[in-house]
Amino acid sequence: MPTVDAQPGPFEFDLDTTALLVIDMQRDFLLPGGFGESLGNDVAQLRRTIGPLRRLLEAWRATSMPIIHTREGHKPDLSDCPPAKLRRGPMIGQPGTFGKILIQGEYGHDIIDELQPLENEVVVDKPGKGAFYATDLEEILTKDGIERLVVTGVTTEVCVHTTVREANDRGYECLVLADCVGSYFPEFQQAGLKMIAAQGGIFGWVAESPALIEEIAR
Ligand code: C5J
Repeated sequence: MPTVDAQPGPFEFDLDTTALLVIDMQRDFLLPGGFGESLGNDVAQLRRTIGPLRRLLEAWRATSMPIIHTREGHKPDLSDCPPAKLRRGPMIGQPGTFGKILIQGEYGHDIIDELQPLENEVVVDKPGKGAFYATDLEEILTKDGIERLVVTGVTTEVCVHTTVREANDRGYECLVLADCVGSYFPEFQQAGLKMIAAQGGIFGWVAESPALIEEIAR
């Protein structure tokens, strides 16, 4: 079985039961001048994942393993946005530099140019932080016989963490790639990664993408 050097120990996977999840690499979160930056965040902290993710996607696309991209956002009428989320995120649905913020169909809601999905790759639109909540993700994974997830994207402590926790509770084994996940806050990046691998891998494993790329390119 292919094996990757990881924390808290080796992560074993096989090419038939593993999928790549790319969480919310959207313009609203990553583009300079966009929604994320308008909140006072340093988007460079997220943008450092773009290079590693491009290299990972290139290697992954040479295999038969599925790739699933997600996008956080809402219908234009906000009917899928809980009032509590809107109260603490009143910018959702308001006009921003790249269209209405986090609204499906707007330029800012879509995935950045560098990581645009290919036609055969699934895109899951999600109204929550976790990729399983109110989506078809579990059905898609079950249909494909997926048991392990390599999890990447942004942000580490919010949508990546929520998704890994949801996946862990559903019985998936998750490997999070430290150089392919990003947080606006360096201290959350560090703590978020530590929390996943702590206590014998309470939520999963953590590794660097070159170690995985080497294994899948064999
Ligand atoms: C946030 C996300 N940070 N994709 N969304 O609100 O992590």
